[in-house]
Amino acid sequence: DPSRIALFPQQNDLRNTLNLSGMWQFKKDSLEVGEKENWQNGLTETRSIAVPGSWNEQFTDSRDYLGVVWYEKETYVPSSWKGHHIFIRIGSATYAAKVWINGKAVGKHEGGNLPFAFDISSFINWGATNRISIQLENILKPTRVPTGNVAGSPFSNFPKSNYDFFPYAGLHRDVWLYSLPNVAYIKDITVKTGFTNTTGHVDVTVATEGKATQGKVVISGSGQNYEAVIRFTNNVASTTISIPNVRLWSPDDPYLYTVNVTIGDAKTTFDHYQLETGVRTINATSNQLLLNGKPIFLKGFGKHEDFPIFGRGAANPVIVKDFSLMKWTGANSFRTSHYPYDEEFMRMADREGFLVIDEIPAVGLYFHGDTTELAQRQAMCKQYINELISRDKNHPSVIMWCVANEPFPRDVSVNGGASGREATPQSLAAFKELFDLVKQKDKTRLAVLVGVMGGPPEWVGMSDIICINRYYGWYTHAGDMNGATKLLAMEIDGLHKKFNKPVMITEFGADTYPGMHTDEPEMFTEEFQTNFIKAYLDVAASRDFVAGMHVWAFSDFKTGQGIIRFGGMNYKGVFTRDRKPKAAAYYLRSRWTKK
Ligand code: BDP
Repeated sequence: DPSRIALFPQQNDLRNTLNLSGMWQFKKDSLEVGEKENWQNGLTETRSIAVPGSWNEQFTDSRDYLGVVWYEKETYVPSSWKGHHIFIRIGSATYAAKVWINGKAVGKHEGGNLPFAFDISSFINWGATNRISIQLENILKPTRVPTGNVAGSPFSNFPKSNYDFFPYAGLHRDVWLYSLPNVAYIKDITVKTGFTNTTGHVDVTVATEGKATQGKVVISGSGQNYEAVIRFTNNVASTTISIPNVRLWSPDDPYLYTVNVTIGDAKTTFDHYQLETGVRTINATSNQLLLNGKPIFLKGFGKHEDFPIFGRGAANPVIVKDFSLMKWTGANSFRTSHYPYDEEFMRMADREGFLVIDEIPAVGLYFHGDTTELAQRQAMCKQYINELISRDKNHPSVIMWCVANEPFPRDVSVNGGASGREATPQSLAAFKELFDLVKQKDKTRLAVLVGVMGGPPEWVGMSDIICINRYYGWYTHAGDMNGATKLLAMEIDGLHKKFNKPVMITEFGADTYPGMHTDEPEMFTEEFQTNFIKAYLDVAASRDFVAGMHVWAFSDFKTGQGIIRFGGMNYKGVFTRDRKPKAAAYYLRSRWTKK
């Protein structure tokens, strides 16, 4: 039930939270005997592991291990929580998880990078410790999303992922226990915003569980409160609140209003939840992206959640540093390539005024014509869309949902294959289903698919903004920036003409070994990277239909092993993996901070 994850755990007078991040006990189960041997009743011969974090980075013997492991933690649940609904919420478990409380199975979940929660009220030992056991594995399979171990894959890296970033595994984000009030609680809140002239409109829909008959919504901001009473029919109630002289949310002024929702009956308040919202609209014309009705150009990066030792584990200091560096370059936007990011990252984007392309983990999808595998991947993509939109729908920073990064048709080799490959009817139908699902869940934002070099134009043509990743001058036309920019210009002119939609280059970049220099720009040097980025930005600047440019990548990141990834790294970052600027970062700063 994806609505279960819509509201982040919150502490107030009626709700409680307990963060279980810290040291857990860990054990590999490479023979897959754990469940039969009842490891859920208590692990023996364990070692300590930090949560959040990737197991691949924490030990000296597990870098490439992606098989079954067990995590265990004991915790006391306060007896004051008795009589409440108790949930466990796991922020991200990559890839497939099974959960037990005190030896009793409470649920399982597939797919990393998104939270899931289970009701564990009836499994708690009151007045005693409780054992939480999580079995987890990240075995790469062609039926999974992201995809791995594909026969005939154009990727030749190890581990055998269908993408270049390292397939980190583990409990990558916070694990929470939380309690919700007994009689009735707020299950979901959906906020949609708009404005007419100077008056803002905020639509708030509240869904409940239990016996609340009425409630109140209060929006506060600029020293004012705006209220509405709501009444529930079949556990749902909606209201629209007007805000005169509204202060709109934008990168220049990321102003947030608070929304307080209370529910109850005529006498008693049962539950309370508070969230933040920014009043803004997002639209596209045939050649521009409009924020609050005014053209906006997206300057920024494709990124990764990646840092030494943490791996893909959430790390707040890294989040703060990344926003500070993005601001320093003058960026106003990023894409959560190639999976949803930590919820703290999204809240930072709201506060710091970044425009986000929010992507599901659909990287490296392929269309080899195997219908059984395709159906399983398609089901996963739909699950991800449901979970992602449930989780992130209330963030003003999110302006687009991205349903796939660089899917590739049969026969196309990644980054450099012959162009003009056909989009099969089967692939078009599959993507249409994903776009339809996004639009059915959220009509207030744009939807895109990010296209690979050489991929079919019909695929990217389905997007509201044509999003393409291009590496002319790198994977093809190596070192020849004149040839590269001519082709780039020709291609984007053609795409705009064909689809009459704005175009955005969601990736372009060059591997750059920090400290390597030449007089005339040459591949792998800092001068080449700067020159490469400048050449692409110049092509974009001379066209009025380009809506944004995202450099690949924000920082260097860990990859699997392979001959095109020196030292197991992708060096296309404008910052190093430990966030030191290369020359290109200074170039972007000089260009993007110019008024
Ligand atoms: C694109 C992918 C991205 C890669 C990049 C590259 O979208 O994940 O890291 O190219 O090759 O194919 O650097």
